Amino acid sequence: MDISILGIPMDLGAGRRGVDMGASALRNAHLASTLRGLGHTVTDLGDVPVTVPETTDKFQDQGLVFLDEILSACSGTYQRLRDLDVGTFPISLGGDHSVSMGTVPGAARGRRTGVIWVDAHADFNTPSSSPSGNIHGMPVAHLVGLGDDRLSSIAGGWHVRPEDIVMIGLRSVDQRERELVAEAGIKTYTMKDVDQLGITRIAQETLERLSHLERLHISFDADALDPTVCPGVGTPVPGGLSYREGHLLMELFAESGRVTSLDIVEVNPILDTRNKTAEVMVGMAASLLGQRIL
Ligand code: 4U7
Ligand code: MN
Ligand code: MN
Ligand code: MN
Repeated sequence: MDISILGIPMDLGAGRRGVDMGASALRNAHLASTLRGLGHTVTDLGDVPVTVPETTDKFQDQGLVFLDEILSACSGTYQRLRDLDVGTFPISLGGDHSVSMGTVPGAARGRRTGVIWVDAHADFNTPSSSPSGNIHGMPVAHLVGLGDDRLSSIAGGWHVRPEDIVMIGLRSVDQRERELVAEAGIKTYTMKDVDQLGITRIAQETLERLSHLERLHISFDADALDPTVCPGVGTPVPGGLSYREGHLLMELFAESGRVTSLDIVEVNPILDTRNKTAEVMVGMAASLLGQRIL
């Protein structure tokens, strides 16, 4: 497979600093050479330009959301991916999860695409429901066309349909956000569902539910995994996916042969231990892209 890696070194959408270094940490954890070792052709496209927060006067203001700067980085991301050959498999490296407002439509390249959101959080806040004002808690709402008009039109009129989304790993969803997810009719698997049903059944149901789609995008927030597995994340929530549950999920999606693009986001090297979180996430990408045990 032809794989293209794109970095979006942005932490403007998060409440804590540091995920802007995630792309670099993932490269340092040998992402490209690992995938080449699996037989893929890998091109690193470098990074999308992102505003350095210290260069803006907004930097001191708590609660300001860097809307213009995030719009510009997401538009740049979208344009960069949109122009890739449709057979190329893009891997986007965050950055905070607001980058997905650019990566998802970019990777879709105009086609209807299913989105598998692997995350402790639903990221379905709108500017009016958000308790924090942080845009990394809002990308899915904007991908389906809700919320702020500018953030929901990064790809013009292209949107993800709520029925084409499955969320896996949820364990921290805000009160109003929960209502919005239910109203939109998005399929969710909380950690309670993971405990009760098991990952195998969840992967099967997800693929079945999205069986009408030719393109599937996985947006993998490192905080979906348990903080003991991935300590280097900005918003850790206990009780997450185990190391094996994460790998099994990726192995089952790999077996389907249907996934066409991937995001790896929210890796925070400042809060990490010896780049462990980036190494774990490179392992997840390897499992998704065909690494086999036997
Ligand atoms: B992440 C939160 F309030 N829901 O909106 C919010 F709890 O991309 C967290 O999944 C969002 O890491 C987490 O700020 C965003 C909060
Ligand atoms: Mn997220
Ligand atoms: Mn999250
Ligand atoms: Mn986070």
